[in-house]
Amino acid sequence: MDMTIPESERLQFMQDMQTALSQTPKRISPKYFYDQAGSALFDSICELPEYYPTRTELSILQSHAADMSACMGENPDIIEFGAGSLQKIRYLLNVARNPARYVPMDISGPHLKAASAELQTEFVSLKILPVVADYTNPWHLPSALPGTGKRVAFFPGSTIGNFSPAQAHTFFQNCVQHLRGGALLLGVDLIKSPDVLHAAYNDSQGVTAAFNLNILTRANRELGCDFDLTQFAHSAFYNAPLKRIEMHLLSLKSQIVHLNGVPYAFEQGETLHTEYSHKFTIAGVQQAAHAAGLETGPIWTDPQQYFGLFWLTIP
Ligand code: AVI
Repeated sequence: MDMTIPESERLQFMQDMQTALSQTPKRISPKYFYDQAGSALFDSICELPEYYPTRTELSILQSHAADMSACMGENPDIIEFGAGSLQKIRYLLNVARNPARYVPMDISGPHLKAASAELQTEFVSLKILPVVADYTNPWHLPSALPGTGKRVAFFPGSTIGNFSPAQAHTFFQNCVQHLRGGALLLGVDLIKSPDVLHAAYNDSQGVTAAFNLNILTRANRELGCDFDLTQFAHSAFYNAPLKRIEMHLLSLKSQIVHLNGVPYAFEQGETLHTEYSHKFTIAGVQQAAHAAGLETGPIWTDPQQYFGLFWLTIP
C-alpha cells in the first residue's frame, strides 16, 4: 500500500472507491485519473495523432491570441483551471498586456509545481501563484490584487465536458460568484463525426487504455485493492443522443475485487464507469452559459469547427 500520498486524500479516494463499487452501475470520478503517472499519460494522449482537441485548440490560440489579449485588457489577473502542464497559457502570456498575476489551479500538486517552476524560468518577472485544488468542488480564489485589471479565468481543453450538465452549471455559477466584472475564456470540444470522436478515445497505441486502467493500478497501490489488470478492458464509445463519449473499465469475466477486505462482485461485461466527455454545439455552450448568468462574446474556432474558444463575460 502506498503511504506517500496525504492520508486525507487517500481516505477520500477510499470512500469514493467504496461508493463506486457499491452502486449500480459502478462509477468513479475521472479526477482519480490524475496521479503522477496518470497526468503523464494524459500529456502523452495530447500528442497522439488521433487526439485532435489539443493541437486544434493550440492552433486556435496561436491564430487568435492577440484578439483574446485585447479582450483581456491591461493588467489582467489570470486564473487557469486544470492547468496541467501549462502549455496553452504560454500563448496568452506571450501577448498579455502586463499580466498582474497568473494563478494556475490543478488537482495534481507535484505536476503543477514542477510545471509552474519551469514556466517561471521563461516568464521571469511574472507573479505565479500555483494553487493545488479540486475545482470540481466549490473553489476559492486568492484575493484579487488591488489596482489591477480584469480577473480572467482560462478553462481550456474542454475539461468542462468531463462535468455532468449539473456540475457544469455549478462551475459557471462559481465563476459568476468569483469573477464579477471579469470573464471566462472557455475551450470546448464541438460535435463532429462519430468516427473522429471514436478514434480520439481509442488510439492505436493504447495510451488512452493505459490512462483509463491507471485508476485500477492506483487503487491497488494506494488502497490495497486487488484489481487484476489483465481482466479489465478499456471501453470508450460515442453516445450520440447524449452527445458524449463514455469511458468505462469492462470486466472480462465474473470476478471479485476486494477493498479493505470487503468483496465486490463484477459480472462478466459489467463496467466501472470512469468518464464522460461531453461534446457541444456552439448554441449549446451559449445556452448553458446564459443559464448561469454569463454573457456571450466572441468565439474563435478552427476551419473544420472541431473546437471552440468562447469568451464569456461576467456582468
Ligand atoms: C481532460 N479531458 C478534457 C480529456 C477528454 O478528452 O475528455 C480527458 C481524456 N479522456 C480520454 N482521453 C482524454
